[in-house]
Formats: sequence, structure tokens, C-alpha cells
Amino acid sequence: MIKEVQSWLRSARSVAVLTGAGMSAESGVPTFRGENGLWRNYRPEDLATPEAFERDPKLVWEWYDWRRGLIAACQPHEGHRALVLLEERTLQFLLITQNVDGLHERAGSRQVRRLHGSIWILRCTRCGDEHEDLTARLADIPPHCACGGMLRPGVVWFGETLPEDAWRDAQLAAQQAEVFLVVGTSAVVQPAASLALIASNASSKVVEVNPDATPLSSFVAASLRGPAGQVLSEIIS
Ligand code: BJW
Ligand code: ZN
Repeated sequence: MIKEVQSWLRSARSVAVLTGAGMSAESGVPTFRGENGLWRNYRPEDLATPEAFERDPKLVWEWYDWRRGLIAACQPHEGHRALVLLEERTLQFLLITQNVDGLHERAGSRQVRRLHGSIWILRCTRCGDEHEDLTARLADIPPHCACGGMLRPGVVWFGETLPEDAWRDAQLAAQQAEVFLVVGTSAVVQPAASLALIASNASSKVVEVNPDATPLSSFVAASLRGPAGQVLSEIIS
């Protein structure tokens, strides 16, 4: 199957990629679900919802600050670099990511759409101003804006809508892609997971890269069971 996928990717004029937390696992960033996932120790409704932030902003910020410190110490891996190579050699390419860690951008990917925002962006809950802050650990928790309002992480929590532009571009890319790669996502969070169905319905060859089966595995054109770093390096060469 590796050889076949290699040749699909070589001949495709249009490729789109959807990545999830498993993409960053080999860099040392914990995934959400599964054995060592973040949700093993924390309930999503306690930390990743607007209600949780309203209830206890300090607790939510402590979790995000801890994750910012952890991610700052991580480096992109060979799989991130393989996707940069794929972008460089493909006529029409879009990398759609659910990840908030910024590792794709650090590896050199340029056409990136972030469906769930960025952990490095801080947004004011009062004036709406937002800025990037790459400090590994913030000095004040919770941080405040110059206007006096409280800042929040620039990520998309459960119940919030996705950034409109990114979501529109992602849907379009899924419809147009000849090959649609789905890497390291459990495919349970909507609407991100629906992109694979959009691609499949548009006759794209959907290829899944994941050590485990997911709800997508039964209908994809190829299911490559293995870690993202190794499999992506093999299929993009
Ligand atoms: C490896 C690996 C290795 C391990 N290599 N792989 C329909 C039905 C029911 C509910 C809903 C519905 N539609 C919407 C909802 C509600 C909700 C939702 O989906 N709930 C379900 C969970 C039930 N969705 C929302 O609320 C979303 N908003 C919304 O729908 O607004 C309306 C709207 C509709 C249409 C258009 C636009 C808007 C918002 C969802 C926001 C998700 N936010 C989070 C937190 C982000 C901030 C943060 O980081 O803290 O996003 S939750 C968390 O899950 C995070 C992730 O991006 C997301 C997805 O997780 P992911 O990436 O798949 O990670 P894991 O851990 O689940 O899986 C890792 C995978 O990697 C596993 O499969 C491993 O096997 C694999 N793996 N090692 C390759 N080395
Ligand atoms: Zn402000």
C-alpha cells in the first residue's frame, strides 16, 4: 500500500492534509484521548469550554500555561518536514490542522489553516484585541490586556464556532483534493472530522495515517497503521 500511496501523491495536482494531536505525539506533545492523553487527567468540560473559563479562569490558564511550557520545549519531527516537502512539490496544497501547537509552521509549512486556533495567541475578552505571545511561561495568570480586560487563549473550545476563513478554505480544499491525507486524529471532534467525508464524497482518495483504527478507517482508500513520522517519511519520498 505504501508504494501505491506514494504514487498517488506523486501524480496528484491537488493534495490536502488534515492533522490532529497524533501528528505532534512524536515531538513529545501529549494527545487528548487515549492511553496517555490529556483527558485522562482532566475533564474537557472543566478546561476546554467557555463556561469553564468563566467559572475558573485561573485553573484554565494554569493548564494552558503548563501546555505552552511543554510545547515550547518540543521540536518538529521528520513527519512535519515530510509535509513541507509535499507542499513544495504539489501544485495545489493545503495543510489543515486541528493542532494549536504551531509545530507545522515551525517546520516550514506555509499553506496552513488552523481550525482550532493557536495556543500562542492571546485574545482580550473585553476589546477583542489579539496578539501572539511566545513566552513559554506567562508572568501573570490570568494575563490581562492593556485595556484592563482579561486575556484568553486564542483556541477554539467546545461549543465555539471555528474561524470562518479557515473553515471555508478547509472545506474547499477537501472538495478539490485528489488525495486527502488524515494524520493522527481520532476523528471524533466535529466539524473537523467531517472534512474526510467531504473529500471522500468528492471522490478524493482518502488516506489515513494512524497507529490505531478510527471511525474513518472503514471507508478510507488506504489505512496506513503506524506513527506519523515514519509513515509520512515513507510515503513522501
Ligand atoms: C498517532 C500517533 C502517532 C497517537 N502518529 N497518530 C456533532 C455531533 C456531536 C457533537 C457535535 C457535533 N458537531 C459539533 C459537536 C460539538 C463538538 C464535538 O465535536 N463534540 C464531540 C467530541 C462529541 N464540537 C464543537 O463544539 C466544535 N464547534 C462546533 O461544532 O461549532 C459549530 C460549527 C459547526 C459547523 C461549522 C463550524 C462550526 C468545536 C470543537 C473544538 C475542539 N477543541 C479542542 C481543544 C482545542 C484547544 C486546546 O488544544 O486546548 O481541540 S478539543 C481537542 O480535540 C482539540 C483537538 O484539536 C480535538 C481533536 O482531537 P485529535 O486531534 O483528534 O486528538 P485525539 O487525542 O483525540 O486523537 C489522537 C489520535 O492520534 C489518536 O487516533 C491516536 O491513535 C493517534 N496517534 N500517536 C500518528 N505517533
Ligand atoms: Zn483589551
